[in-house]
Amino acid sequence: MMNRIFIVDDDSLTCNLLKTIVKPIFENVETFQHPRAFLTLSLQKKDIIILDLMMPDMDGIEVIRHLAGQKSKASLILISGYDSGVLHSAETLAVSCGLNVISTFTKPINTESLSCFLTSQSNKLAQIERVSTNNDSARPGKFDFIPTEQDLRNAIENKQLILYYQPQVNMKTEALHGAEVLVRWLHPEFGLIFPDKFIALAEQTGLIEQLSEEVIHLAVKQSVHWQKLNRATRLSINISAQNITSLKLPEQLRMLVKEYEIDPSMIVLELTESALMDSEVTSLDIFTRFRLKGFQLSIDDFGTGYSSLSQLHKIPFTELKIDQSFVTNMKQEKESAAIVETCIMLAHKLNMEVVAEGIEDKATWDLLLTEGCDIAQGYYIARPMPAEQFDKWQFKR
Ligand code: G
Ligand code: G
Ligand code: MN
Repeated sequence: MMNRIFIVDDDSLTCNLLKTIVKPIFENVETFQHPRAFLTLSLQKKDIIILDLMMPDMDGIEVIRHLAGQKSKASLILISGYDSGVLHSAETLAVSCGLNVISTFTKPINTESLSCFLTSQSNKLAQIERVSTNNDSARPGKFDFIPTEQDLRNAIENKQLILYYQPQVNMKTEALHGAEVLVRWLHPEFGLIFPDKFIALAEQTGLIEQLSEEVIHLAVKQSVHWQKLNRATRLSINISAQNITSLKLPEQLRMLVKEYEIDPSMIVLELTESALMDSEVTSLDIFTRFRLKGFQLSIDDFGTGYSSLSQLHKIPFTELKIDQSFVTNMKQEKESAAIVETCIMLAHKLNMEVVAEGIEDKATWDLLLTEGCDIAQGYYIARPMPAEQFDKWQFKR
C-alpha cells in the first residue's frame, strides 16, 4: 500500500511549496489549510504528516493533542516560523505524548534538506515493506522479536553476547584515543540484536549484573589482546544505574584488572546522569572508590538528565560526554550549539576531558574543533564494529 502524506498549514503559499517538494517523492499528497478538516481523516501508521505549529483557528499543539488522543502512529514532521526553541519544545511535547516525530524544520524551509530527508524516509519505508512482505508471516521476524527474561539468561550463559567497538579520536592530533564498548546479541535465529531490545529488560530483571560481568570480562580480554600487540586501547564501558547498587563492583573490577594485568586507567566507566539520581549516597561511595582504584569515570549523555552542577563537582568524573542530540543539531540549531559550547567550557573548568558523540559530518567536526572539544566519536569517524574490523580500520588509517 502506498504512503500518504498530509500537509497541514494555514498558509496557501507554504502548502503549495511543500506540495511541490513532496510530490516527486510521495505521489499521494494532500494539503489542508484547516486542521479541523484534517483531523476528521482516519490516519494510518504509514501516513506522514507535515504540521505547521502556528495556525489561526487551531494551533499545532492542539493538533498534537488530538493526534495523541487518537493514539496516532503516523509519522510527524513539525515546521514553524518561530525560533527553534519553540519547535524543540513542541517536539518534546509530542514525543512525550507518544507521537512519532521524525523531524522538525524551521521556516523558511530549506527545500533541499527537506527533499533529502523525505527521500531517505521513502527509501526506509520501502525497505521495511520489503522485509515485512518477505518474512514468513507464521514466524516472528527479527523486528518482532521481544526477548523474555529466560531468552536473555540463556543468551548470556550460551555466550551469545558479543562486543562492538566504536573508535574515539583525539581531535587535535587525530590519533586514536580509545573505543566505546557496545554490546550486541548475536542470536542464532534472528541475527544481530541491538541493546535497545534487551538492556531495559536486563535492568528490570536484575540480569544486568550478569550481563555487565560478561561485557566487562570480554572487554578486559580484548584489552589484553591489544596490549600484547602493542596497541593498548583505552576502553569505555557503559554501566547501568542498577550496576552500582552493588558495593562489590569496584573490588570485582580491581581483581579483574589485577588478574589480567591491565592498567586500570585504561578502563573508563560510563555512567549516565540517571544513574547518579538513584541512591545518591551509595553511588557517591562507589564512584569515589572506582577512582581510588585507578579507573576513569565518564558522565554519559550529559545534558539530558537531571544531574545538578553540584553533583558534577562532588563526583570525581574525569570525562564528560555531551549528549548526541546536541551534537547532531548544533549545525542547524543555535540553542544546541550554545549547549555544546557551554558543556566544553564547563568540563574544562572542572578539569575534565570532553567527548562529543554523534558526529556525523565534517561540518560538525570543524565546529567542535574550533570550540576546543578534546575527543570525537561518531559515524563520521567510524561506526561501532567488531574487534577484527576495528583492527583493519586502524591499520588503514
Ligand atoms: O550502539 P548502540 O545501539 O549500541 O547502544 C545503544 C545504547 O545501549 C547506548 O545508550 C548504550 O549506552 C547502551 N549499551 C550498549 N552496551 C551496553 C552495555 O554493555 N551495558 C549497558 N548498561 N548499556 C549498554
Ligand atoms: O548512550 P550512549 O552514548 O552509550 O550510546 C551510544 C550510541 O550512539 C550507540 O547506539 C551508537 O551506536 C550510537 N552512535 C554512535 N555514533 C553515532 C552517530 O554518529 N550517529 C548516530 N545517530 N548514532 C551514533
Ligand atoms: Mn555510552
